[in-house]
Amino acid sequence: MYYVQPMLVTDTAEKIKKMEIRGAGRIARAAVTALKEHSDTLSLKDLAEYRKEMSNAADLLIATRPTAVSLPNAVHLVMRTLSREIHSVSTAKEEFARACESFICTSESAVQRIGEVGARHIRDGEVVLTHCNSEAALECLLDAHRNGVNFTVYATEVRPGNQGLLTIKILNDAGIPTTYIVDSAVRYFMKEVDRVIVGADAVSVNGAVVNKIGTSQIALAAHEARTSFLVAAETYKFAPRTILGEFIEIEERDGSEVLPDTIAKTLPHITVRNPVFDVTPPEYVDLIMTEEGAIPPQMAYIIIRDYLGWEIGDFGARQFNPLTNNCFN
Ligand code: RI2
Repeated sequence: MYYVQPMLVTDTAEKIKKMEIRGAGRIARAAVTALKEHSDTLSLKDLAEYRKEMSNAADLLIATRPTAVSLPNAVHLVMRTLSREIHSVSTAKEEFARACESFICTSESAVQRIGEVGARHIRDGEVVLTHCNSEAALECLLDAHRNGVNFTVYATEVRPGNQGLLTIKILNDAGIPTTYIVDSAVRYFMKEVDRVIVGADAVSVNGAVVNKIGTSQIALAAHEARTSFLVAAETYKFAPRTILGEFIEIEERDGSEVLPDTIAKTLPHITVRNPVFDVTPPEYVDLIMTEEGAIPPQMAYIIIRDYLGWEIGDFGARQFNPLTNNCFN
Protein backbone atom coordinates (compact mmCIF):
# COMPACT_ATOMS: atom_id res chain seq x y z
CA MET A 1 0.00 0.00 0.00
CA TYR A 2 1.17 3.53 -0.73
CA TYR A 3 1.69 6.46 1.48
CA VAL A 4 -1.41 8.65 1.68
CA GLN A 5 -0.96 11.65 3.92
CA PRO A 6 -4.07 11.64 6.13
CA MET A 7 -6.07 14.81 6.40
CA LEU A 8 -5.31 15.28 10.05
CA VAL A 9 -1.54 15.37 9.56
CA THR A 10 -1.66 17.75 6.59
CA ASP A 11 -4.38 19.86 8.23
CA THR A 12 -2.46 20.11 11.47
CA ALA A 13 0.76 20.95 9.60
CA GLU A 14 -1.08 23.68 7.66
CA LYS A 15 -2.66 25.12 10.82
CA ILE A 16 0.71 25.20 12.60
CA LYS A 17 2.32 26.91 9.58
CA LYS A 18 -0.43 29.52 9.41
CA MET A 19 -0.32 29.93 13.22
CA GLU A 20 -3.95 28.91 13.57
CA ILE A 21 -2.48 26.52 16.10
CA ARG A 22 0.24 28.40 17.96
CA GLY A 23 2.18 28.52 21.21
CA ALA A 24 5.16 26.24 21.70
CA GLY A 25 3.37 23.77 23.97
CA ARG A 26 0.18 23.69 21.90
CA ILE A 27 1.96 22.99 18.62
CA ALA A 28 3.84 20.13 20.27
CA ARG A 29 0.61 18.57 21.56
CA ALA A 30 -1.19 19.16 18.24
CA ALA A 31 1.61 17.42 16.32
CA VAL A 32 1.61 14.45 18.69
CA THR A 33 -2.19 14.21 18.50
CA ALA A 34 -2.04 14.21 14.69
CA LEU A 35 0.65 11.49 14.71
CA LYS A 36 -1.40 9.34 17.05
CA GLU A 37 -4.48 9.60 14.83
CA HIS A 38 -2.34 8.91 11.80
CA SER A 39 -1.02 5.75 13.42
CA ASP A 40 -4.50 4.68 14.58
CA THR A 41 -5.97 4.98 11.10
CA LEU A 42 -3.19 3.25 9.15
CA SER A 43 -4.19 -0.16 7.88
CA LEU A 44 -0.70 -1.34 6.91
CA LYS A 45 0.41 -4.83 7.88
CA ASP A 46 4.10 -4.45 7.08
CA LEU A 47 6.15 -2.99 9.95
CA ALA A 48 8.78 -1.36 7.73
CA GLU A 49 6.07 0.38 5.70
CA TYR A 50 4.28 1.48 8.86
CA ARG A 51 7.52 2.93 10.27
CA LYS A 52 8.23 4.71 6.98
CA GLU A 53 4.76 6.26 6.88
CA MET A 54 5.05 7.45 10.47
CA SER A 55 8.48 8.88 9.82
CA ASN A 56 7.21 10.81 6.76
CA ALA A 57 4.35 12.24 8.80
CA ALA A 58 6.77 13.21 11.60
CA ASP A 59 9.08 14.99 9.13
CA LEU A 60 6.16 16.90 7.64
CA LEU A 61 5.07 18.15 11.07
CA ILE A 62 8.60 19.04 12.22
CA ALA A 63 9.17 21.12 9.08
CA THR A 64 6.24 23.45 9.78
CA ARG A 65 7.94 25.90 12.16
CA PRO A 66 11.67 25.90 12.80
CA THR A 67 12.14 27.71 16.12
CA ALA A 68 9.96 26.09 18.80
CA VAL A 69 12.14 23.18 19.92
CA SER A 70 9.11 21.76 21.71
CA LEU A 71 7.89 20.52 18.32
CA PRO A 72 10.86 18.30 17.27
CA ASN A 73 11.46 17.29 20.90
CA ALA A 74 7.86 16.10 21.27
CA VAL A 75 7.87 14.32 17.92
CA HIS A 76 11.21 12.58 18.64
CA LEU A 77 10.02 11.66 22.09
CA VAL A 78 7.04 9.70 20.72
CA MET A 79 8.75 8.46 17.55
CA ARG A 80 11.55 6.81 19.55
CA THR A 81 9.03 4.10 20.52
CA LEU A 82 9.07 2.96 16.92
CA SER A 83 12.84 2.52 16.81
CA ARG A 84 12.72 -0.11 19.57
CA GLU A 85 12.54 -3.81 18.85
CA ILE A 86 8.92 -4.46 17.94
CA HIS A 87 7.56 -7.46 16.07
CA SER A 88 4.18 -6.40 14.75
CA VAL A 89 2.35 -3.34 13.54
CA SER A 90 -0.35 -3.83 16.15
CA THR A 91 2.21 -3.75 19.01
CA ALA A 92 3.91 -0.75 17.44
CA LYS A 93 0.57 1.06 17.25
CA GLU A 94 -0.29 0.26 20.85
CA GLU A 95 3.07 1.44 22.16
CA PHE A 96 2.97 4.52 19.97
CA ALA A 97 -0.53 5.49 21.16
CA ARG A 98 0.59 5.05 24.76
CA ALA A 99 3.65 7.27 24.22
CA CYS A 100 1.48 9.97 22.60
CA GLU A 101 -1.09 9.93 25.40
CA SER A 102 1.73 10.03 27.93
CA PHE A 103 3.36 13.03 26.24
CA ILE A 104 0.11 15.01 26.07
CA CYS A 105 -0.73 14.31 29.69
CA THR A 106 2.83 15.08 30.82
CA SER A 107 2.89 18.30 28.83
CA GLU A 108 -0.41 19.50 30.32
CA SER A 109 0.60 18.65 33.87
CA ALA A 110 3.95 20.42 33.33
CA VAL A 111 2.06 23.67 32.67
CA GLN A 112 0.09 23.22 35.92
CA ARG A 113 3.27 22.52 37.87
CA ILE A 114 5.07 25.54 36.35
CA GLY A 115 2.06 27.62 37.42
CA GLU A 116 2.56 26.49 41.02
CA VAL A 117 6.32 27.14 40.86
CA GLY A 118 5.90 30.57 39.24
CA ALA A 119 3.01 31.71 41.45
CA ARG A 120 5.34 31.60 44.47
CA HIS A 121 7.29 34.47 42.96
CA ILE A 122 4.30 36.82 42.69
CA ARG A 123 3.50 38.81 45.81
CA ASP A 124 0.68 41.06 47.00
CA GLY A 125 0.72 44.51 45.43
CA GLU A 126 3.14 43.61 42.65
CA VAL A 127 3.00 44.67 39.03
CA VAL A 128 3.85 41.90 36.55
CA LEU A 129 4.56 42.43 32.86
CA THR A 130 4.03 39.67 30.31
CA HIS A 131 4.66 39.52 26.57
CA CYS A 132 2.91 37.42 23.91
CA ASN A 133 0.60 34.59 24.88
CA SER A 134 2.33 31.86 26.81
CA GLU A 135 0.27 29.18 28.52
CA ALA A 136 3.09 28.51 30.95
CA ALA A 137 3.65 32.18 31.85
CA LEU A 138 -0.09 32.80 32.17
CA GLU A 139 -0.52 29.78 34.42
CA CYS A 140 1.88 31.43 36.91
CA LEU A 141 -0.39 34.50 36.99
CA LEU A 142 -3.60 32.47 37.15
CA ASP A 143 -2.28 30.28 39.95
CA ALA A 144 -1.17 33.29 42.01
CA HIS A 145 -4.61 34.84 41.46
CA ARG A 146 -6.35 31.62 42.57
CA ASN A 147 -4.18 31.69 45.71
CA GLY A 148 -5.63 35.12 46.54
CA VAL A 149 -2.55 37.19 45.65
CA ASN A 150 -3.53 40.72 44.55
CA PHE A 151 -1.40 41.97 41.70
CA THR A 152 -1.84 43.82 38.43
CA VAL A 153 -0.50 43.09 34.97
CA TYR A 154 0.88 44.97 31.99
CA ALA A 155 0.26 42.96 28.81
CA THR A 156 1.83 43.93 25.49
CA GLU A 157 0.07 44.10 22.15
CA VAL A 158 2.58 41.79 20.35
CA ARG A 159 2.78 43.07 16.80
CA PRO A 160 2.26 41.78 14.20
CA GLY A 161 0.27 38.74 15.41
CA ASN A 162 -1.53 40.56 18.24
CA GLN A 163 -1.30 37.58 20.56
CA GLY A 164 -1.67 40.13 23.38
CA LEU A 165 -5.41 40.07 22.62
CA LEU A 166 -5.54 36.39 23.61
CA THR A 167 -3.65 37.21 26.80
CA ILE A 168 -5.88 40.09 27.90
CA LYS A 169 -8.97 37.96 27.25
CA ILE A 170 -7.65 35.24 29.58
CA LEU A 171 -6.61 37.75 32.24
CA ASN A 172 -9.92 39.61 31.95
CA ASP A 173 -11.93 36.38 32.29
CA ALA A 174 -9.96 35.53 35.43
CA GLY A 175 -10.66 39.02 36.84
CA ILE A 176 -6.98 40.06 36.99
CA PRO A 177 -6.65 43.85 36.58
CA THR A 178 -4.58 44.36 33.43
CA THR A 179 -3.30 47.29 31.41
CA TYR A 180 -2.83 46.71 27.69
CA ILE A 181 0.13 48.56 26.15
CA VAL A 182 1.82 48.79 22.76
CA ASP A 183 5.12 46.92 22.48
CA SER A 184 7.15 50.11 22.25
CA ALA A 185 5.78 51.38 25.61
CA VAL A 186 7.55 48.69 27.64
CA ARG A 187 10.55 50.79 28.71
CA TYR A 188 8.25 53.71 29.53
CA PHE A 189 6.37 51.58 32.06
CA MET A 190 9.24 49.38 33.29
CA LYS A 191 9.92 51.53 36.37
CA GLU A 192 6.47 50.51 37.67
CA VAL A 193 7.04 46.79 37.03
CA ASP A 194 8.27 44.41 39.77
CA ARG A 195 8.57 41.28 37.68
CA VAL A 196 8.52 40.24 34.04
CA ILE A 197 7.20 36.75 33.31
CA VAL A 198 7.37 35.39 29.76
CA GLY A 199 7.27 31.97 28.11
CA ALA A 200 9.82 30.35 25.82
CA ASP A 201 9.90 28.65 22.45
CA ALA A 202 13.35 27.25 23.12
CA VAL A 203 16.11 27.40 25.72
CA SER A 204 19.68 26.73 24.68
CA VAL A 205 22.33 24.89 26.68
CA ASN A 206 23.84 28.17 27.90
CA GLY A 207 20.45 29.34 29.22
CA ALA A 208 19.71 31.79 26.41
CA VAL A 209 15.96 32.05 25.89
CA VAL A 210 14.30 32.18 22.48
CA ASN A 211 10.88 33.76 22.69
CA LYS A 212 8.54 36.07 20.78
CA ILE A 213 10.22 38.99 19.05
CA GLY A 214 10.56 41.88 21.48
CA THR A 215 11.37 39.69 24.48
CA SER A 216 15.07 40.59 24.43
CA GLN A 217 14.25 44.32 24.39
CA ILE A 218 11.98 43.79 27.38
CA ALA A 219 14.80 41.91 29.13
CA LEU A 220 17.16 44.79 28.40
CA ALA A 221 14.70 47.31 29.88
CA ALA A 222 14.15 45.04 32.90
CA HIS A 223 17.91 44.71 33.39
CA GLU A 224 18.32 48.47 33.24
CA ALA A 225 15.54 48.99 35.80
CA ARG A 226 16.76 46.09 38.01
CA THR A 227 13.41 44.35 37.51
CA SER A 228 13.32 40.58 37.92
CA PHE A 229 12.99 38.67 34.65
CA LEU A 230 11.46 35.19 34.85
CA VAL A 231 10.87 32.63 32.11
CA ALA A 232 8.28 29.83 32.25
CA ALA A 233 9.40 26.85 30.15
CA GLU A 234 8.65 23.13 30.19
CA THR A 235 11.78 20.93 30.12
CA TYR A 236 10.97 19.73 26.59
CA LYS A 237 11.58 23.28 25.32
CA PHE A 238 15.29 22.94 26.10
CA ALA A 239 17.31 22.37 22.93
CA PRO A 240 19.68 19.38 23.13
CA ARG A 241 21.48 20.10 19.87
CA THR A 242 22.76 23.42 21.18
CA ILE A 243 25.21 21.31 23.21
CA LEU A 244 27.01 20.80 19.91
CA GLY A 245 27.05 24.53 19.25
CA GLU A 246 24.09 24.38 16.87
CA PHE A 247 22.11 27.59 16.70
CA ILE A 248 18.36 27.67 17.05
CA GLU A 249 16.94 28.88 13.76
CA ILE A 250 14.91 32.07 14.06
CA GLU A 251 11.77 31.89 11.97
CA GLU A 252 11.21 34.81 9.62
CA ARG A 253 7.64 35.08 8.36
CA ASP A 254 6.11 36.85 5.40
CA GLY A 255 6.33 40.65 5.36
CA SER A 256 2.61 40.88 4.56
CA GLU A 257 1.94 40.12 8.24
CA VAL A 258 3.53 43.51 9.01
CA LEU A 259 2.65 45.60 5.94
CA PRO A 260 -0.36 44.53 3.85
CA ASP A 261 0.45 43.72 0.22
CA THR A 262 -1.94 46.48 -0.94
CA ILE A 263 0.31 49.08 0.72
CA ALA A 264 3.60 47.28 0.05
CA LYS A 265 3.03 47.27 -3.69
CA THR A 266 2.78 51.07 -3.68
CA LEU A 267 6.22 51.29 -2.00
CA PRO A 268 8.58 49.48 -4.37
CA HIS A 269 11.76 50.53 -2.52
CA ILE A 270 10.62 49.23 0.83
CA THR A 271 11.53 45.80 2.15
CA VAL A 272 9.82 44.35 5.20
CA ARG A 273 11.59 41.95 7.58
CA ASN A 274 9.50 39.91 9.99
CA PRO A 275 11.57 37.79 12.40
CA VAL A 276 9.18 36.13 14.84
CA PHE A 277 11.54 35.39 17.73
CA ASP A 278 14.66 36.79 19.34
CA VAL A 279 17.29 35.55 21.76
CA THR A 280 17.59 36.84 25.31
CA PRO A 281 21.07 36.18 26.72
CA PRO A 282 21.25 34.28 30.03
CA GLU A 283 22.74 37.35 31.78
CA TYR A 284 19.32 38.99 31.55
CA VAL A 285 17.37 36.01 32.88
CA ASP A 286 17.01 35.59 36.64
CA LEU A 287 15.18 32.25 36.75
CA ILE A 288 13.68 29.69 34.41
CA MET A 289 10.64 28.04 35.94
CA THR A 290 10.26 24.45 34.80
CA GLU A 291 8.03 21.62 36.03
CA GLU A 292 11.12 20.34 37.86
CA GLY A 293 11.47 23.60 39.79
CA ALA A 294 13.00 27.03 39.22
CA ILE A 295 16.57 27.03 37.94
CA PRO A 296 19.08 29.75 37.09
CA PRO A 297 19.72 29.82 33.31
CA GLN A 298 23.24 28.46 33.91
CA MET A 299 21.65 25.13 34.86
CA ALA A 300 20.11 24.56 31.42
CA TYR A 301 22.67 21.85 30.65
CA ILE A 302 21.49 19.83 33.66
CA ILE A 303 17.93 19.91 32.35
CA ILE A 304 19.07 18.69 28.94
CA ARG A 305 21.26 15.97 30.44
CA ASP A 306 19.07 14.76 33.30
CA TYR A 307 15.53 15.37 32.08
CA LEU A 308 15.80 15.07 28.33
CA GLY A 309 18.55 12.46 28.44
CA TRP A 310 21.11 13.96 26.08
CA GLU A 311 24.76 14.22 26.99
CA ILE A 312 27.84 15.49 25.22
CA GLY A 313 29.18 12.53 23.29
CA ASP A 314 25.79 10.88 23.30
CA PHE A 315 24.47 12.27 20.06
CA GLY A 316 23.21 9.62 17.76
CA ALA A 317 23.81 6.94 20.36
CA ARG A 318 20.86 7.74 22.55
CA GLN A 319 17.33 8.97 22.17
CA PHE A 320 15.28 10.95 24.62
CA ASN A 321 14.44 9.44 27.96
CA PRO A 322 10.79 9.65 28.89
CA LEU A 323 10.08 12.82 30.79
CA THR A 324 10.48 12.20 34.49
CA ASN A 325 6.96 12.86 35.66
CA ASN A 326 5.57 10.90 32.79
CA CYS A 327 1.87 10.30 33.40
CA PHE A 328 2.27 6.54 32.99
CA ASN A 329 5.24 6.16 35.33
P1 RI2 B 1 3.59 28.41 25.56
C1 RI2 B 1 4.71 31.45 21.40
O1 RI2 B 1 5.12 31.41 20.07
C2 RI2 B 1 5.19 32.69 22.12
O2 RI2 B 1 6.50 33.09 21.74
C3 RI2 B 1 5.14 32.20 23.53
O3 RI2 B 1 5.86 33.01 24.43
C4 RI2 B 1 5.74 30.81 23.36
O4 RI2 B 1 5.20 30.32 22.14
C5 RI2 B 1 5.51 29.83 24.47
O5 RI2 B 1 4.14 29.57 24.60
P2 RI2 B 1 4.08 31.61 18.82
O6 RI2 B 1 3.58 30.22 18.47
O7 RI2 B 1 4.15 27.10 25.08
O8 RI2 B 1 3.01 32.56 19.20
O9 RI2 B 1 4.05 28.74 26.96
O10 RI2 B 1 4.94 32.14 17.70
O11 RI2 B 1 2.10 28.50 25.40
